[in-house]
Amino acid sequence: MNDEQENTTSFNERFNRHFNDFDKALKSAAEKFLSLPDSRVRVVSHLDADGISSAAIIIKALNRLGRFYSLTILPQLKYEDVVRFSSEKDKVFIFTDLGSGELCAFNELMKDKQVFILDHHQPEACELKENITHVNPHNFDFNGSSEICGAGVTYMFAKHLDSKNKDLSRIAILGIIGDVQNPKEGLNKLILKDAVDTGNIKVIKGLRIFGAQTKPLYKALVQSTDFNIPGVTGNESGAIQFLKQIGVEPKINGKWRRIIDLDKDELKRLVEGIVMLRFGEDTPEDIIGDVYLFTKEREGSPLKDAKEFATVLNACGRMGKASYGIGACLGDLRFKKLAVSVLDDYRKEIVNGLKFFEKNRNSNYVIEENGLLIINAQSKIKPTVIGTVCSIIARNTSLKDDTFIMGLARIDDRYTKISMRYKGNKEVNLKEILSDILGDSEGEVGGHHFAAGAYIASEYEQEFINRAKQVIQDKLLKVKTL
Ligand SMILES: [Mn+2]
Repeated sequence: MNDEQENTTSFNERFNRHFNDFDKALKSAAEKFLSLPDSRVRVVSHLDADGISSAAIIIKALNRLGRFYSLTILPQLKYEDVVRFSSEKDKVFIFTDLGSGELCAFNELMKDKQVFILDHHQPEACELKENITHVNPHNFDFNGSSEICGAGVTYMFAKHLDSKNKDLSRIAILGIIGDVQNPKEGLNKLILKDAVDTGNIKVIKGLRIFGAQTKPLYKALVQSTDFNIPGVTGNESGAIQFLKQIGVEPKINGKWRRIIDLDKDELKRLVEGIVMLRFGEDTPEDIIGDVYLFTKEREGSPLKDAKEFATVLNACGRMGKASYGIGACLGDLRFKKLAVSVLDDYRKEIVNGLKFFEKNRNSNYVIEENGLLIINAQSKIKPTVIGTVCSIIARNTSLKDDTFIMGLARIDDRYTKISMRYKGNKEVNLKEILSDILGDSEGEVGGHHFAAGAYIASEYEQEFINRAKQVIQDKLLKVKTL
């Protein structure tokens, strides 16, 4: 509690000191954009849920201005992408949810373009020329990893383009949830307020179990990996038995019931039952909390709960169908259906990835050594799915504790995506370890302590694997002597 209070105080202090400047920077960026001649706008955004929400917000805002645009969605902005953009004929670019890591490249290469960067990632230090407009919360002492997301920055910019865009705050909520931020923390609060004020979002107290709107109740409980429920998580018969014990029928008239199908009393018994089972956990009541609902979506739709909607967007991005996700954000009925159907394809893709791993455990595709598991999937697993596959393997209980998991998947004929996860309970910083492995080679690393990723030229795959073995063995030795 104390920590939280301290954080809140310091946020309020920082808010009083810097918010005006941050908002002014957004406002003058918007004014600058509006003063430019009316040419086609090139929008470039990131492929995750936050990036797709950002793109949806800016596209709607451009539509309202009657401006033409073209859209590009990238898994990551690389130096060579900037090289490519610099030689294209478009004069005005808006980068959302990415760009802050390549500021020097913009400076150097985009000399005859007007570039707007609306991002929340840690910015590269660089003195910017006049034609590069960069707005980033980090430059105003706000925390871009917890207090505002890419869609949040984009939304605040859009609101300065036209106050009508206030209704787009609902889309920014998807970016916040997608980037695993708290809508009640930091600058996110302002966006949540707009989303509630415009009547688009409703916040309720509920079970924070994924799939309340769509999954059979027992299944949602079995799959509750975010909140462990002893005897129920990962245990189908345990889940059904638990429901019978608390007097909640898992099935009525041959139809599996969802959380939203329960009446008030049943829901109360369910919550109490879960909290009881979680009694040994550090914070048993954490499973109850804020749930963010889209008021205009129908009950039971995968787009009703912001967490499920964000998952749909994420799937769209990773399956190369970002435009479906953008259409769904903008409320287009046809795209909503298409976007939801992509989620099934995405799940199949993950299952196929896991099957590939299991089938090839004794082949050249999978290297298993003391404390290290490398899946060199080549083109057998999509680069946008390899990270999720590694995460699931890391949660798999049959794997020994203290294991580093790495996945390699080809992006095209030149680049390979690397994902890294860890199973165990030691303090590790995967981003740092991955940087160690890459050394001074050309690769670029992103991520954080528990999940890291990188891109390397495919010709260095073998060299990378060799170095990974070496670095991880050193690491394991160190971990053991701690
Ligand atoms: Mn983001």
